[in-house]
Amino acid sequence: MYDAIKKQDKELFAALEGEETREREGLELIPSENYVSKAVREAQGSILTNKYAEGYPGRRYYGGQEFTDQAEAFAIERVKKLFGASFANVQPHSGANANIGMYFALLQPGDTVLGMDLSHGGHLTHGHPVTYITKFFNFVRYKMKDVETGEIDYDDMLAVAKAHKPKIILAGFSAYSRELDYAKFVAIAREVGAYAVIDAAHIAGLIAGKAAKNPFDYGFDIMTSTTHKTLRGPRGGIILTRESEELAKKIDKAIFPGLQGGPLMHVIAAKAVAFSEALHPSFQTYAAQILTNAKAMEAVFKANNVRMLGGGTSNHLILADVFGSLAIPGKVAEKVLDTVGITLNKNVIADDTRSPMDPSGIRFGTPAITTRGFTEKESTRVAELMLQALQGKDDEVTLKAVHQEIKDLCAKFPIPDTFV
Ligand code: DSN
Repeated sequence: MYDAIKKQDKELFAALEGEETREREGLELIPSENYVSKAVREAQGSILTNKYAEGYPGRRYYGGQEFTDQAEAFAIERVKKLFGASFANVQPHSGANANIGMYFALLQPGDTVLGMDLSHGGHLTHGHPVTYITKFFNFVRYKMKDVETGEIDYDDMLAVAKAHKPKIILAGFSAYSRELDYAKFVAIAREVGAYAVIDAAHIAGLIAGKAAKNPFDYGFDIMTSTTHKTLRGPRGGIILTRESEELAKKIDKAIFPGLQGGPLMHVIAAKAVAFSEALHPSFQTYAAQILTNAKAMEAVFKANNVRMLGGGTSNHLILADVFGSLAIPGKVAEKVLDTVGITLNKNVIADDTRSPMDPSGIRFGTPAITTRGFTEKESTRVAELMLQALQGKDDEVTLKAVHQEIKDLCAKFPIPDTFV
């Protein structure tokens, strides 16, 4: 691996080797991360990185597009089939770009978006004041009605929608562990004349693997997503349109030339590979196991009286209030677990009494360990080891024993190269 880099760039080679070891010997519990196949990595490291291909298949600005057109067409056709979409744009460089492109396609400056409150699980690109999109558009919020069950306050959502007349009702999240009532989102959007859009970045793999409901079946107009989380593809974004060609055309224009220049053709090729993997029946087994594993971890936290936001999980992730339950701030928990080979992230929880940089919670999930082949048995053990490490955070012997068991588990479940 990395033969050419090894010869010509020793510093970078050492960093890549270090990351290989880190991923091999540690457990990845960040719920937005995953391990891609060797085929995805080959496509992403392919010759297509050499080519400029502004435009879309069959309508490019430069010549020499015979093979780029093929690669992009494969990605488009496969992702449409995967999600039941009529149109797909596979060029967004990231999930953030997918969302920004979607806003510029659907909105005029000053228009309003109704999205999930950021401290209740929404994402930065759903209108955090630090992002530049808030200079163009107005963002209003819905929240959970009950943080112990995770139920969204749909009555308040309707009231806010009626009061602010948003052009987009935005579903989706990066730190929320329950299913959304898609029919209610669409009904509210229709009532106020808004588009129903879902940012499915976190759960796209669950939808593709038929382990979660497909928002398009409930009438959502548009779905944005990343391709690298549960979907297990290369780092990047997509925008799917359920049926309106007019909307799809606006989205294409907004992404190129509106927001981006030349598409990353090597990444688009890697997306095509990942989509074909997700179309394989084995991906459905994978998606179902992600949920089973998350439930196994939930059971351990529940049995140990650790408070989980939303009362637990119905998807791939868990938000645990480690400060409220164990008197350990999220930042400290993240660090302790890091020392025993478990990577996850500190996370703000709803109505957090602490600051965003030093919050009460941790967020973790099962997409990557499930790719590794973990079943509920190993997931249960990982949750137990997490609690052992946290409760014994000042005891070197405990931490050492936990770290050794994590290393042994990793050795027993090497990261696979192929999934189909
Ligand atoms: N950073 C991603 C996540 O971890 O959820 C969202 O962009």
